[in-house]
Amino acid sequence: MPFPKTFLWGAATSSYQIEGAADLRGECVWDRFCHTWPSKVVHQHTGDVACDHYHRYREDVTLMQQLSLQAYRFSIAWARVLPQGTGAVNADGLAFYDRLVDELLAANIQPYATLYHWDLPQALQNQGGWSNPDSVGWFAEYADIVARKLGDRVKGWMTHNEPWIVAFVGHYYGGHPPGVADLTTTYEVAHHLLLAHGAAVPIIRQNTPTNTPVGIALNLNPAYPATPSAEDVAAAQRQDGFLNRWFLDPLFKGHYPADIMDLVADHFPKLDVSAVQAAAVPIDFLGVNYYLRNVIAASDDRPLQLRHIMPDDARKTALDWEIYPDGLHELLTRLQRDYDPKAIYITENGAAFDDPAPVNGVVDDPLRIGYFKEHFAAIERALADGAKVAGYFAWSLLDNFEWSHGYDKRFGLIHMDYQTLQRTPKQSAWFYRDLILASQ
Ligand code: IFM
Repeated sequence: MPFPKTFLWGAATSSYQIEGAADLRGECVWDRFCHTWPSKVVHQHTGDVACDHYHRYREDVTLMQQLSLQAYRFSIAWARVLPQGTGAVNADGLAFYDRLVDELLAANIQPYATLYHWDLPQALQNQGGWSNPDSVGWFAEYADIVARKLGDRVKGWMTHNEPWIVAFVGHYYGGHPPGVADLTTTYEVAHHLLLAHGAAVPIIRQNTPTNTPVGIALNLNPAYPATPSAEDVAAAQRQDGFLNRWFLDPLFKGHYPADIMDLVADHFPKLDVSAVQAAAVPIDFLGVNYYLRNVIAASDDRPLQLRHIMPDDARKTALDWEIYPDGLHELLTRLQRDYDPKAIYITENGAAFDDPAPVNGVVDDPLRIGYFKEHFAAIERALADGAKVAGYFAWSLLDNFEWSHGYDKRFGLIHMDYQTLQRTPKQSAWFYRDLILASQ
């Protein structure tokens, strides 16, 4: 089954990973993390300059046009709009996104905006960040300001990107800011992220034309048992609840998964869990960020009693993530069956490989082309099996700041020379362009 003509083809980025111009906005948690905790980021890299997209966005939109992209998913830096997180607006910061949106529209590229892709204003982190119940109101204020300004032109909205990563990597594993390792705080943070989503959706709707799609982007990994044993099957169920259902169930069913609540009961914060019903506000699409599957075996490790297994025959990316396109088919059909979203956008999918430097303007990245082909085939099969997939955003438009991996890991369709900031589309970018043109 070919992709429908209405299928939207795009690419995605995020503010901290590409914008640079850190001196022209308020401090965010990633600035503080990179500068004060350099051991957490390889080579002590920071997002101070990144791809300097803030100054070079026109060139980047021209590149998008050359690649025939139909849509571009970007995120807004909260601290560029509100340097202190609330209160006084930085008009210049908001004007940057205004110009970007107009530039995209002039190039016939649909702007899709994410409000929060991990760069919380440090001023808010100083007040407890997402663990503070006031964060729900802070986010609502920010959403209102952005939606009022851009709501007439942005074609699709996402509240959060990967709230699981914000909660768990930032507050349980400690690998992202604020670098906390406490499961109780983690569940508080997850709760407030969900409530903030619920508060922001109606605010976005008030400020956008009817039928403007509003959703959220989740990182979802299908969980497979390492063996058919009942113990491993149950452990895979637990991993699914820990990662996927912790956000999916509140968003679509208005409650937390009971099996995981029981499992983490000793760590669960004292909060009114019924309040999470507010997260089940109707959305127009579910954004799916898919990179890998989890293969899981039972173990004695508390509280989850599971461990991750890497299959012996796994093919891997430069991040040692397993390449497993069937997992995307499995995930999409399962989401449609269990949660019945009105539509699904693949809001991120892609791979880091050790690409060669450009030679005479050519960057040969056959592994990425192969990766895309296999994942597109998986989406086609999911469409044929009834999953309502409406669009795909490749991660990422540009090589960029890959969080704790700094600039070492390259996901881009476009190669970045970080010394000269020269952009060179890789062969995968031209492959993607040809696919988009053929699908029209
Ligand atoms: O670069 C990240 C992005 O910010 C969020 N999703 C996963 C990508 C690759 O790690």
